[in-house]
Amino acid sequence: MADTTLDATALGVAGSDTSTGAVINLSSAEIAATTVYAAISKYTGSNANIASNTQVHLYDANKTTNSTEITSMSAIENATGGDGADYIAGSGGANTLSGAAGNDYITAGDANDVIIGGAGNDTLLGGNGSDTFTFEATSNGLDTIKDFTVNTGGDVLDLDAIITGGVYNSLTALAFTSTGAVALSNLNNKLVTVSVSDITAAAADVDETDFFAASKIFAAEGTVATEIVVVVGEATGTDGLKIWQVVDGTTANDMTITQIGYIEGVSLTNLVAANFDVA
Ligand SMILES: [Ca+2]
Ligand SMILES: [Ca+2]
Ligand SMILES: [Ca+2]
Ligand SMILES: [Ca+2]
Repeated sequence: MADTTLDATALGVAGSDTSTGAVINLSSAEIAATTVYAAISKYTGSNANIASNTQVHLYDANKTTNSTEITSMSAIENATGGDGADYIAGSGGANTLSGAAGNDYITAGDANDVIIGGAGNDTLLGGNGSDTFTFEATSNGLDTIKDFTVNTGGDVLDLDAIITGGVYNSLTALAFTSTGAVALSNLNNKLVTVSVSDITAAAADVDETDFFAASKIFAAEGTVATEIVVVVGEATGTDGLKIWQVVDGTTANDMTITQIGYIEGVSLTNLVAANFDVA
């Protein structure tokens, strides 16, 4: 939980720090400096709010003498942040917004937007429209999507960089308690969903011991290169989905399992193939 209280004791300290990020505000509304701090724990120069269609630099420390360094923008649809933690707000039109490295906050607004968190643990909001959230093949970090819309016409998780083999079992979820030991060759390059009773329990955290063995849901790791995306969630409810990337190489004991996404507020119910770009 971020500290949303600005550090008033530092106000008036002389000096100008090096910028460590930016706010890119393509929206029609002013963004409060406190909103940015609450999202990514960065300060604007002089704690100034960020007007519509401007970019300002961000700082780690709160000093009123930091330049606000305002850059005006117009007719911008797409934006890419820098290596630091950036706050990027899209316009009412269709935007392609990339956070690049750093733990970024991206809120895309109305229309059908493309949101690319990039490296780092990003917080992403598509807003209205059918938005596409694009994951990286490697070093994606763990991105949180706060407003994912399920069903046809909803949002899309673009996992093309990782898998292109479609969805397994027509999106019918396997149960965590299943002892079917599905062969990895049947899953390779596919997205597979797993149902758990409680997404916050340890059973929802994919690991090799609980998920990959002769007596488990999936067969033990093998010696054929395999890449899978596992979506774990509850059958109903609003506790969210965890997205895991599983990579198994050609040698023994080389399986890696990494959580790359957390989708707030949804369950496995009403997920449809159109919610995934995996083909
Ligand atoms: Ca960034
Ligand atoms: Ca937009
Ligand atoms: Ca949108
Ligand atoms: Ca990321």
